[in-house]
Amino acid sequence: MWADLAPLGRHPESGGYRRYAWTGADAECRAWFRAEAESRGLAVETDRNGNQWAWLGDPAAGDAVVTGSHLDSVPDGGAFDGPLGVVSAFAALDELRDRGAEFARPFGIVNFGDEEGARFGLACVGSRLAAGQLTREAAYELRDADGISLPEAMEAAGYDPSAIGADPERLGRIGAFVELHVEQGRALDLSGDAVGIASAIWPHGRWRFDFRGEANHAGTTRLVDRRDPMPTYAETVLAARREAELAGAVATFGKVAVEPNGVNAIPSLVRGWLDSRAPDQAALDTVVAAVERAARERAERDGVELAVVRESFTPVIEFGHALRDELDKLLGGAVPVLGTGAGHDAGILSGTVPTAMLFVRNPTGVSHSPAEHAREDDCVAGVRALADVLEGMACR
Ligand code: HGY
Ligand code: MN
Ligand code: MN
Repeated sequence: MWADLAPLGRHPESGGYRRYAWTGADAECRAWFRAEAESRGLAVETDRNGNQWAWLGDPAAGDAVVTGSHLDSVPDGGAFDGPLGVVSAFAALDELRDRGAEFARPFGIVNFGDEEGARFGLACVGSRLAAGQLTREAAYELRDADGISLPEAMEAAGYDPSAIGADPERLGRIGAFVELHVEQGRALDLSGDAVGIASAIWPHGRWRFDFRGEANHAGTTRLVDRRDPMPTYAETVLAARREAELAGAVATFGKVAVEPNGVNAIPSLVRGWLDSRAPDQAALDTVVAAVERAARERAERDGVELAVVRESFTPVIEFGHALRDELDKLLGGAVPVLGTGAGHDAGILSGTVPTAMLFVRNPTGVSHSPAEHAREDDCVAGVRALADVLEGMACR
């Protein structure tokens, strides 16, 4: 399975993945998902929001146990973030069948669409739509870098976007959702465990900073006459690092767009995207407010206009203790419970459906990079743990 999925959407030079929502690479991954599901006798459907579901038994009976994750990636992402959860779901089903386990509840495997938000800028679009956390109207406003809207992209990929929106009936059929994911950090490496259970997800968000100056000639414009937004942006990036350190948080400007982006032209506009996350909401608010304040002060000095727009936000997620403790018990009580700064569909759904997460050791902690890796023996331990959990929750 892993070998069949690996080449899809992988960039030949960088070795990273470019599996963006509603692109050709996304379509290839969806075809792979359908083939793996149908080869196991699962009934596959795509819901109104573009999430793929593979069912064993009739979900309408309710109280289904569902596992899975996402197949889309960040630009030049790694092979494991998302796909490990989907491949492990199919492998866990195979393991349960090898064990002769019989399902007493409907069982589903899900591939949530557009978890990374790499194309339209909002994280977890598929699960947010289903959970009613993203309205149809707001989703119709989403545009990619070429100005293509989300519904236009869905239509171009052959999907009908007219019915996107909350899907309470579908989510109401799920009794529990367990997402397995490669750890995006080193806690398991440091503790010496192959598998962990999630406790919480830090509050986190994405803010777009628009620094608008005045285009001019790089060679003939006196420094005093410039309204150059680039130094304003640079000062803001340094402020973000400083404020994050002070608050015990993290802050990253990982994406920047410059207009007109000419070597010998003072920019008219610099757009920078801030990703900030913190252990609690107060710390996150402090960091973002301080970064915005620093940006405004410098913009004032530089004669630059600043607009700040929050493009994505996820409040702190505390996974439900009942399901978390059930996983802990099913795994023999010997598995560490750990928090994370990474967002997940399980986090988005946790307000609607009982959800839990399993993490698989990532020896370097590196993620959102082609260097992301997990050892095969740890991945197998993850599949076994997922099978143990599913067997305990869903089988006779
Ligand atoms: O950004 C995140 O936390 C996740 O990978 N979407
Ligand atoms: Mn990710
Ligand atoms: Mn992920």
